[in-house]
Amino acid sequence: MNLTNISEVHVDKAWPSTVSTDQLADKVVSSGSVRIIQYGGTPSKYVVAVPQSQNGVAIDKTEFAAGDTVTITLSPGEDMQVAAVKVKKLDGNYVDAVVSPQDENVYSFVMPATNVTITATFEDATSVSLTFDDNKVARGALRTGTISTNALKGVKSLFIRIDYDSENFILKSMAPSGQLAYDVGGNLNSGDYAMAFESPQNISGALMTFELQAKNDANLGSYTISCIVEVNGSYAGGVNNPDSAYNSSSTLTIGASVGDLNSDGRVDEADAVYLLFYTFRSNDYPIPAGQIVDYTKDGKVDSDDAIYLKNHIQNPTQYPIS
Ligand SMILES: [Ca+2]
Ligand SMILES: [Ca+2]
Repeated sequence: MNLTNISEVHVDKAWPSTVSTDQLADKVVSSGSVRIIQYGGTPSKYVVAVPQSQNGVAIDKTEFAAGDTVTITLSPGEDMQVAAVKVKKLDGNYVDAVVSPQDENVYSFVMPATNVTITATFEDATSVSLTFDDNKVARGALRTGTISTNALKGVKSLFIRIDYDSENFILKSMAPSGQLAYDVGGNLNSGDYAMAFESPQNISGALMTFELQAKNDANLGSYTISCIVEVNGSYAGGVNNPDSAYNSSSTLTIGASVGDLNSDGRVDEADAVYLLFYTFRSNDYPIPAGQIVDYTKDGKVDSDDAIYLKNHIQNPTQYPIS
């Protein structure tokens, strides 16, 4: 047997003072970069080994008696989290390591009557994002927002709240992503949506889409739209206590798109048609606040202004509007 790759050797106190290489080879009972060697009798203590190649794993000491609690402290690094912790016995089976309720980076297990090796893997930290199809919106126009996650694990239920300035925006719709099979429903007045699943889900990608409309009389400016996503809620003793919660936000700027008379977020020929309708039936075709439609600046609004707007769309330099 080749012993040259042994990086650590742990010996029981029952060892004789001299051991030949052949005797050592017989006693190698684990494999990998860390070899654990046992010699004779039943050891009073057992070894917890962390391979040298393993970063971010620390244990309080290296030798434990069977039945001791072993504490593992993990250091995932910035924007990373623990993916899995494995405690492997010499026979190849695993011991369950349990995460601390207080600290997601602390695990513990009960030392078995055998040596063990610990390995941990890390992954990108779970996050939630809120994005819009466009961060600018004209008065009266809609924007579609999407709430997404890179990885939510073991989701039995979700609560999503969208926070927005209700003086200036109207929440028009909320819809769970098509990948979420079972939903309970939402409340457009509060911006709340809750869903539950018959079995725990691992979710990545879109959680929900929603539509936010800038009011026709909205104050121009930039607004922060935020969301909170709570996972696996529970209520006890007057306190809500989800397993985890994530926040995100995005900015939406309300601007008057000059010439966007039908408030669809675009300035095109439909607005020129809208203006022509307005000259016949102004009550049925209201002009959004902030829009100036006397483009010809002759003191009246008529078909000349609709034609001017049509010309502007085709040649904005020659037919400026403001
Ligand atoms: Ca328009
Ligand atoms: Ca005019």
